[in-house]
Formats: sequence, structure tokens, C-alpha cells
Amino acid sequence: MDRCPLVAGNWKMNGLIASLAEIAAMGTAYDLALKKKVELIICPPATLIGLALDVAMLNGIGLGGQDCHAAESGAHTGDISAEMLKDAGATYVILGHSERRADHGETDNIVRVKATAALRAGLKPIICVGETRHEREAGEALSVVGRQIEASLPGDAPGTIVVAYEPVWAIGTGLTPTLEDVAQMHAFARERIEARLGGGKSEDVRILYGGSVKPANARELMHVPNVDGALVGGASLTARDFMAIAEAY
Ligand code: G2H
Repeated sequence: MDRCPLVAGNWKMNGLIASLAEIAAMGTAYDLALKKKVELIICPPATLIGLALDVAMLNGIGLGGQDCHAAESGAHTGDISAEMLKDAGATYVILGHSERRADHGETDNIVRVKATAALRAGLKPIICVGETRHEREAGEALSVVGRQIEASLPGDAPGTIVVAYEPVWAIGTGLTPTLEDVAQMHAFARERIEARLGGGKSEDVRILYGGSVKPANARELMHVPNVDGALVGGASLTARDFMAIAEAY
């Protein structure tokens, strides 16, 4: 199965207008040879999506949101709908990131409803799953991730969804699982995605690894079977590090 790798930068709550210069520098380094090998997107704060559109599109870099509301519009102060992200120029949206699950009480059910809204708006959802340190130490990593996949993915999702496996204990900590653990989890995740979607559709779903991806570990992580790219946080904030990760392909 030919799945084009995706390297997605999650800027989280970082980035001011001056940071657009980093996207411009990424675009300069995203040459034709690299474009043939890997798809790049940046998910900046929503305040920057519209402003980043010209420079990103000019250079073939896609844009994504970091969350969306399940409703199309309405009385939801402070929220942004999938339609609004799409209107601003996004083509992807990250959903169910562990920071959203922890800080905003997002459940698998909420994530699934948001993913359905994103698909309806024409966005590709990047649905995040991953176990906590406590769950891994208790031997529950596979069952937790299996349950999250079952409950967070819309059952009738077309092949445009992306799943990101992000062990919570690896996020922003500099820690990463062993390559064997990553291989085991990604193979398991594809099985569970197939059980959820059926009809061989899991073969079209890209499964990203996320959690302390940096230039120094990108190459080994990206060549693990069933790893179809990376969701990168801290190392996506500068063109130098993000492009070094993209070059790992
Ligand atoms: C995990 C990741 C990006 P970092 O949250 O989604 O962040 O690469 O900083 O661990």
C-alpha cells in the first residue's frame, strides 16, 4: 500500500505574526524532490491560519487547525467550527490531542462527534490516541489505544482520516518508546482501525507517531513499519528542525 508520509507540525499555543517567517523558510526548503516524498502541514494557532495561507499555499505546505467544535455555528463563545477552519484555509484538523483530553475533558465520544463534523466540512481529521505512563506501566497500553480507536473514529470515515499515536508520557518530555514498542502499537492500531472501518479501508489510513520527535530520532522512528509520518510539537516551531525531520524520509 502506497501511503504518502505526512509530517504535521503542531504549534500548540505558540506563534505570533512574526512566526510566519518560519513557515516561509520551511517553504523555501520544501523543494520538488522533498514534495515527491512527503506531505507537510503546519497546524498553527487559529489566529495565524488565514495569515499563513498565502505563504503556505505558494510553497505547497498545508495548514490545519488544532481543534474544532462539533456544531457548524451558534452560541459557543470562544469556539471555532470546522467550517470556519476550512473557510480560513485549513485542510486538516487535529482532534483529541491528549492536551485537549486532559485540559478540556474531551472524551472519545466528543472526539468522534468532532471528527464527523470535520469530515462534513471537508477537513481531514488527525485523531490522536495514546496511553498515559500509568496505563503503560499497568500493561494496558494496547487495550487503552484499542478502546480509543474504537470510540473516537467515525465508523463510516472515508480514507481521509489520519490517526496519530502519541503516548502521553512521551509528549514534550524527550522520552520515546522503543522502536519495537512503536512497531507493535502501530501494527495493533491498524488492526483496530480495520475492525472499526472494515473493507480494507485501514490500508488508506496514515498512522503518525507523535511524542518528542526531533531531528535526532526522526529517521529511525519514520522507518518503523506502519509509521506513516509524524506529528511534531516543539521541533516544528523552527524551519531548521522541522525540515530536518521532513528530510528524514
Ligand atoms: C505531542 C507532540 C505534538 P512534542 O504533543 O503533537 O509534541 O513533539 O513536543 O512532544
